[in-house]
Amino acid sequence: PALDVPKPNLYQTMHHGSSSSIWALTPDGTMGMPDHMVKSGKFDHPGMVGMQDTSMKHGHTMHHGKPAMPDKSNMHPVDKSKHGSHKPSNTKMTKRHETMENTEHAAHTVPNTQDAHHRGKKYAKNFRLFASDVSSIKDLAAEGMDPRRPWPPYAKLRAIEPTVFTNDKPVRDIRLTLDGDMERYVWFLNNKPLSESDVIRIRAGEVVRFIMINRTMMHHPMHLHGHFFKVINGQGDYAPLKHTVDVAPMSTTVIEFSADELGDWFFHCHLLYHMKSGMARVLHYDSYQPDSEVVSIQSNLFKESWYFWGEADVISNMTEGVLTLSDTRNIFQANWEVGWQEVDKTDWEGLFTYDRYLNRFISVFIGADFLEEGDSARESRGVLGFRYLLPLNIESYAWMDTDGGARVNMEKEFALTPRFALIGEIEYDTHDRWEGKVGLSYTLAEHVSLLGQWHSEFGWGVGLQMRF
Ligand SMILES: [Cu+2]
Repeated sequence: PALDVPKPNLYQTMHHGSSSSIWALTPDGTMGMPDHMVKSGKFDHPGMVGMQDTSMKHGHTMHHGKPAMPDKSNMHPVDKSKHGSHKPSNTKMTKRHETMENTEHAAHTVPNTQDAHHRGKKYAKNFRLFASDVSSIKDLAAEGMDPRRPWPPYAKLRAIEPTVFTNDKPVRDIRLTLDGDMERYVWFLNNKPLSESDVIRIRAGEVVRFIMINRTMMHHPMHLHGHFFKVINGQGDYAPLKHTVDVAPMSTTVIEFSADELGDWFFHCHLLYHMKSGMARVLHYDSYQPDSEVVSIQSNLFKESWYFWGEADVISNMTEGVLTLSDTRNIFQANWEVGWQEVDKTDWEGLFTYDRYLNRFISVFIGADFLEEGDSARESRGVLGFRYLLPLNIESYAWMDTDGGARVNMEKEFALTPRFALIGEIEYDTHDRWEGKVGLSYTLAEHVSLLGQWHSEFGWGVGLQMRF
């Protein structure tokens, strides 16, 4: 029989899970890891956020209410005596000597004054607390977000021979936050896609240290071309060499490599959809000059891709839908709504908008609205507005139009079961007053759902919802 593995509890570590943050009108898009705290070095130690600094216990102000994992004792699923020296007081973070900026352009070198044998130890000292060897406890061996589950077993990896760098190399620290918007599926490093970024500049002869801080709820296996890097995992001189390392959600992973492979090298998340949408950078050696042939095509790498998709409801009393053409920050949409039931003649509306995406919560748009409703003649208006993701993931938009009117719209899809969803939409327009709908959808397949709904103008209807 299958092992009874505890299910991951994603909400346990989500700051959005607290009741106050669910209702916050200015939500925290950084999962409790705002830029100023990242810049202060608060999240530079390997391991899970909130487990690294016990100073929050002593009344220091935090921007999130709770530590990420409320019950620290749960973090010792294996024999406690084995790691007995790691009392919580030992996990208090030491202040870093270097100051770092939250951007690769400001990266700088610091003299390598540490003894090679101790290099990386200040990063590694807390690691074992999160990285206990659990191979002997089978039902805990799968990793996940539940505190009963241990950290991925990187701490078990140990090089056969020492992997220390020679002592005389300067060290360049580069801090990279792993960011993204799971709703729109756009992914960033330091909150920017590849297309908006410059290369990461390094110099031959340095040791380069990447401090990767994952501020998303997804894993990101980060991959560096052309080099093997050390994963700072608590194995000291025997840190393992890898070319790809998983950075778990809400956690920090530190790697170091010797910069001795002159060239331009790609560094990216190895989930290729993430890479394609922007979670990538080019690592450039200062003294390297690529061939003119390469230079001539280099800009292609930084070009944005456009994506097209849409959704269409075709039901017995009406049809509505949207076609979207989008890259990371630009969104073109065409919406339609046509209804023929409970009205004298067919009502229709067509809306065309261009949105500029600012962040996962807000975008601004301009557009044109065309409609013919009831007895009135065909009308056309320009619109200017914004979309905002409200608490409880309610999508909303508001606009002002060129006829001096305004509209507010809110829409919510609420998953009751993996296949059943309750949908609702309500709208107030100063020209046409209230309009709304409520319905149930049942997912038949990836691209098709059954849909039954009531619409305030067109009454009841059943049909299909298609996604493409
Ligand atoms: Cu990724």
